[in-house]
Amino acid sequence: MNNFNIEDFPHRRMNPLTGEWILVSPHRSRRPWQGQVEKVIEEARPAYDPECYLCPGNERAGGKVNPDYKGTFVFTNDFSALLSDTPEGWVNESGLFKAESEKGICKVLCFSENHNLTIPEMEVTEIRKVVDLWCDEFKELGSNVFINYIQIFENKGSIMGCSNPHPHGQIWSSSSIPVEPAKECKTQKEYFDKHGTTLLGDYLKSELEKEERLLVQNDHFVALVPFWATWPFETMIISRRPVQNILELNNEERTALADIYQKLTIKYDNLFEVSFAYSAGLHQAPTDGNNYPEWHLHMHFYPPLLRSATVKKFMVGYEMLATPQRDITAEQAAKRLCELPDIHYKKRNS
Ligand code: H2U
Ligand code: ZN
Repeated sequence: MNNFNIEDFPHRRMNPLTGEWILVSPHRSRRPWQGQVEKVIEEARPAYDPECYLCPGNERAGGKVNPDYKGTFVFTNDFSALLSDTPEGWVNESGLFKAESEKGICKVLCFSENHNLTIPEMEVTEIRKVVDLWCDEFKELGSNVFINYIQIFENKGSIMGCSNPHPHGQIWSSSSIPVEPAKECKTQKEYFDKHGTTLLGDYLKSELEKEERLLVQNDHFVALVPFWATWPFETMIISRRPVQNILELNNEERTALADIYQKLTIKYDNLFEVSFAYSAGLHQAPTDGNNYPEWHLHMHFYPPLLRSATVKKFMVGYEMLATPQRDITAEQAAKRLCELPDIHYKKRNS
């Protein structure tokens, strides 16, 4: 079965969740790096910023005023990409000009009233409130007959296009199942039909035995670098118990999700001692009323940084035109993240 040394030679790895391949070139990560590894001085932010559209009591675009909230706060996105009152309809000319109307609801979720915090700097009790808000929103949005998929996500850092450092995330919910979750619907179903177990349950079991790509764990969740990671420090959080969505998590599991979200993002911040940018989000079963026993709740983290606080990986050229490629292997990335302290660099006495 194993007759090839994946530590030393170029190879392709398959992502079983998407069915897609990536190219890994481990020999290239040994080439000398000429660039500088500069430290970035991060300016301390105030706990309240009068200019911030997410801070309590401040005015947002369009004149709405945020309440004087403490903890979490949710509102409908003032520039929603999807609207709930879009009329039904479609276009189809010769199968080459196809379009369909799309309905949805978009929300913005403030994680804390404190402008100056981020997930890795928040207490687990505070992050638990974010998890509870995800659950409440998932339940409410999912109860709409026209909402069939709910994407909960967080864009962190301006290099990920995040418009505001105030700790926040978003939810975009839609009638159709978006491209990435749709791939996972297909692959997980095929696997479940064949094996009678979830794809990620079996994958996690093997990863726990191999111990090559594990990062942090608690009683209910495991964070690891997936074998098929594309971004240099891409990771996943997988629930130990196969659940279709966050509403199936019990009280203890909700806290455990908050705990591992914090622990993983502390590792990230400690990597280059900078507030580490990423796009992260939960993948869950569709909310179209069907049962999806094959679906296994997980969270993806896609960070762009590669070598320092400023050197990011570009997905260009070959990646755009052919296949995503990486030099540093998933195992090397896991080792580096694993070796980092569990205490946030800002909280350590230097
Ligand atoms: P980021 O998470 O990528 O920063 O996006 C923030 C969202 O906040 C963005 O989708 C919304 C934008 O439409 N927004 C408001 O809803 N109200 C505002 O006053 C400004 C930004
Ligand atoms: Zn703010």
